[in-house]
Amino acid sequence: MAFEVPPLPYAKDALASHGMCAETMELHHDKHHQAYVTAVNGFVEKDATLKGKSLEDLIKLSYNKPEMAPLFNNAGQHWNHSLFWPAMSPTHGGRMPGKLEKKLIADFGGVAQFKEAFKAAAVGQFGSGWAWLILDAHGKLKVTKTPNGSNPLATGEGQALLGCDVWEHSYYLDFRNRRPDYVQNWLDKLANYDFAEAKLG
Ligand code: MN3
Repeated sequence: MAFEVPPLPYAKDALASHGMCAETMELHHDKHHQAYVTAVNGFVEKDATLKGKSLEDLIKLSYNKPEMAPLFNNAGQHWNHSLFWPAMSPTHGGRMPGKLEKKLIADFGGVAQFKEAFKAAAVGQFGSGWAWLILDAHGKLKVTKTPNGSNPLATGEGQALLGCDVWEHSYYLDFRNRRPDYVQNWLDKLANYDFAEAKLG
C-alpha cells in the first residue's frame, strides 16, 4: 500500500482569518506534503527490504544513517505534516482546555511560560525544522526542536502532542521573513490545544 497525503480536516481557506491563507495551504498541503509522500513511495518501490514497513518503522530504521538521509527526511516530513494539519483548528485555535492548562502550569510554571519556551525553540531553530510540545517518558511536558525532517519519534525524546512547522514555506506568504510573528500567531490563534490534550490520555 502506497503512502498517501491525508485530507485536510478543514477547508483550505478555513485558517485564512487566523493568519494562514488559502494559497499557503494549497502549496503546503497539496504540493510540499505531496512531494514528500511521492518521494517516500519512490524509495520503497525501489527497495524490496522497505516494502510493507510502516511510516514509523521507516523513520526509525533510517534515523542517523547518512546513506538513508533522503528516505529519512521525506518519511519524517510525511509524519510531521500528518500531525501538523490536525494540530491547527479554524474553530478553536488558541483556546486552552483545562486539563492541558493545569499540566502546562505544573511543568512550565504557566501557559505564558510554555509559549515563551515554544517560541524560543521555534525561532532558535536555525534554518528549516520544527518546534514541538512533547510528553516525555517520565510523563512531563517539554518543548524541543528538530532540524529539517526530524522529529521526536526519531530522536526518542517523547510523544509529540503539537508540532509547528518553521520551514519558510509554512509562513512566507503570510508573514514574509517574520518567523517570531508567525509562531506567536500560531500559538495564539491556530494551535489546536484540544488535539494536544487528547493525547495526554
Ligand atoms: Mn512544511
